[in-house]
Amino acid sequence: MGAGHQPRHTADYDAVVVGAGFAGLYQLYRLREQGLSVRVFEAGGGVGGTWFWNRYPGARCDVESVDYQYSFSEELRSEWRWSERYPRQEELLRYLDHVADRFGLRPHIQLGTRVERAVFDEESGHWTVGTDRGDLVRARYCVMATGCLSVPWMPDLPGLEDFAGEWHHTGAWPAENVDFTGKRVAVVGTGSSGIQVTPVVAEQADELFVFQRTASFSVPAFNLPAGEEDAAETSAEFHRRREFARHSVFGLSVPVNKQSALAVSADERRREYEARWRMGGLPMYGAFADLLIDRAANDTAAEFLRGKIREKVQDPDVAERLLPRGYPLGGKRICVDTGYFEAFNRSNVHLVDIKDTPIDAITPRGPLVDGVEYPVDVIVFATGFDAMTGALSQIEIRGRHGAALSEKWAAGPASYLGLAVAGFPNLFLVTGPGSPAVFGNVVVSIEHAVDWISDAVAHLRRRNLALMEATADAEDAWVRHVNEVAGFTLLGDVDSWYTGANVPGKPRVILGYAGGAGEYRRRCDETARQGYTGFALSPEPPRRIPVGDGARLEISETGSGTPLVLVCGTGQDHRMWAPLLPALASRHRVITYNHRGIGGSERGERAVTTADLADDLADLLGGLGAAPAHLLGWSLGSAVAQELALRHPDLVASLVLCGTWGRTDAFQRSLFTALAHPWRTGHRDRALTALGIIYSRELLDSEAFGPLTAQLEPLLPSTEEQVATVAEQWDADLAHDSLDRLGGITAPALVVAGEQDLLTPAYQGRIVAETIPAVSFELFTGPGSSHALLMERSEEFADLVLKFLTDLPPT
Ligand code: N01
Repeated sequence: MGAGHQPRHTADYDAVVVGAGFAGLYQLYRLREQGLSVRVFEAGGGVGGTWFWNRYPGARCDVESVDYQYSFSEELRSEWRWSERYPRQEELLRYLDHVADRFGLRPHIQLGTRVERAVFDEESGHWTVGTDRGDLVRARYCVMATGCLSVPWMPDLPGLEDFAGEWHHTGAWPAENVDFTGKRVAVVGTGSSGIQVTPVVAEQADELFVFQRTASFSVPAFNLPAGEEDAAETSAEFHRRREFARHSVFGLSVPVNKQSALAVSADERRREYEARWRMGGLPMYGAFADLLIDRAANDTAAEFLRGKIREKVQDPDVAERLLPRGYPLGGKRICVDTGYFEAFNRSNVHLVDIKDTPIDAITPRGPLVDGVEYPVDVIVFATGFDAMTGALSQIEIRGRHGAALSEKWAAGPASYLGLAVAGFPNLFLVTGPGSPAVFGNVVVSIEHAVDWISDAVAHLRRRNLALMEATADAEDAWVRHVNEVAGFTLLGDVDSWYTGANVPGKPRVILGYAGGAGEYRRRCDETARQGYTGFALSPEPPRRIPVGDGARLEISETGSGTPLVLVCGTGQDHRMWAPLLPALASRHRVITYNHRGIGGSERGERAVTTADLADDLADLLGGLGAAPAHLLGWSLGSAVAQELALRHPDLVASLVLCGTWGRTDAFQRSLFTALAHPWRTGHRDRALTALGIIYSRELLDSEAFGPLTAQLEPLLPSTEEQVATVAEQWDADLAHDSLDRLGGITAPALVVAGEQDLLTPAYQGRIVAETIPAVSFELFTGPGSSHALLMERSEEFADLVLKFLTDLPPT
């Protein structure tokens, strides 16, 4: 926290969004549209993200304005007029300011506020976000819209602090005008930023020294004022371009040539390169299909661009030093310039090649290279960014068990689809590492990521799910896939910000997904369509309410509507209900009740009985204002539910009893007592009995079940003969007595019978059919235990329960 600020819990929101650039603004818009309360924190003094910070002279987008805008609002698109083919920084900033105003976003954005911490609280399932202004807010979802290129990278140059002139980084340019007139200026770095700033400074400065470590490939923008024709760009044309871009390799609206550069003649190759050159800018990527895959193909394009530099630069020595060599075209993002190479034809512009002799230090007068001092008044550092992970690593992000994202990512970032990270539930990354945004038009990628995240949030809310978390397996598979794909391309081996190689000490891994924007979109959308495969979706974590001296109750409440209380079995807890919760909570306020240690744990001097638990539950329901409630009990939970119905009939609206077989004293109510239960006979159409031998071998072998196993064992038939005997015993036992008392009961029953159960499915079906023929029942059978089976067929089971509850006659 910043000095002098005391952290305070200021508010709760549904979502916190970090960053108010293209990504953050759209994310805010989408979540607000869905009715969520949202707080956006933005470190800058205005909205705009990268276009707020990169105000250096000459800053301009390398994607055409028509494509570098939002597509979500037709009104916005049609009312905004771009003045040039490639938008300048000022125009983009005006556009984003307009978006913030037009859609009423500003009240939800807190400017000048840097997020310092985001910590996931496992108890509540919420994120707590702390800022340098002392805010401490809680939110269900935390969306990092922190940008791929938002943390400027500064080389560690000794002496800079004593430099007598002024210096600026292009990525954190001051709002006030920096005047170069009559000054001696150094530009350090010749990537996209250096290439844009150089020609503009060259026109103003007395002398300009360009310090080049690696020469760049650059294609001219051929920028033009937007003519009437462009202004009249039709809606149909815009949407055609955008739709094409969405499914393209680079997110651009220009097609990629499907041929190999090596499959055509030299003349044809040259014609294609010339045509792409005349298009200007990034379409050069798509001149041939294999430029980023095959080094020999790539060399043909690289040589073409080197030829263009030779043509433009008059001094052959300077031209030679400006030729990019030693890495493939596109291995670093192709630059888009306006008069960069031509600037070196001016007498006031000097190229300082520092490839073999780096800048040793900055003296008070200027850069010192190989013993030569270059006295300057201003130094412009165009040295790039700590890309993709920089902004996230500046925030202390902690997920489950307090684990830090920075530690998890110490050897390189791992994400699922560049959107989520295992161990960090409900944390979403807009165009995070592992996404393709940086290889094309980032706006197309941002819109896709924000739409995907917003749809995921809507899915969770619709189904009353609280948490969404990438699984470790899905994440591992995605990381492997990202690396495999990069291995097929020429991108993975280049020293650039694509691989983290520009920042000393940063793990060297490919940071973006090189499989193409279209393919990426297909994979993400498929995941969503299939119910978010690779993600664990879970309900609200329980609120824990300690009760008594040793017993402990846990409650999880989700949804709304008539309360439905789920009472689990011995040795189980609220987690057993996870598969059923989404459906049940769509229509009911669901409360799960965990009695721990029935027959085992002690309360005071005596053992806990079902009656104790029923009374506890009664108190609890009263306290929660949750009565009368429907009760669904599983195994011993059904005994508790029955007990509650007996002792506190007013609190119970209906009963669903699962797995109530059992004839030992420990199980105080058998199937038949359940069916014949006085409460039920009084309310015969208000009880659904789901029968089931839920005591699988696996469960019996578990520790929790230990003491009961011995009692149960003699009663458990394993051969046909034993089954027959038990069936007879049932007949001869209390079954008929109970059944006699049932009268013409017609409420449905559900038999859940797993093949691993101690009574076979066939037996269970038979006993129900033979002993209670009046009851219509459904038989769930399948491999595994009945418990596993029920969970597998949770949707059917939940539907059955919901139907039963819906069909209940009014009280
Ligand atoms: O950064 P860069 P950038 N001494 O990393 C050099 C986007 N962008 O800000 O290559 C001397 O590309 C470094 O040298 P080397 C776009 O996606 C878009 O220019 O490491 N030099 C390199 O020349 C782009 O790709 C636009 O040997 C040092 C330069 O600094 C991305 O941002 C405009 C050095 C850094 O180049 C990054 O571009 C601007 C040192 N110690 C940016 N350290 C548009 O057109 C680094 N360098 C939309």
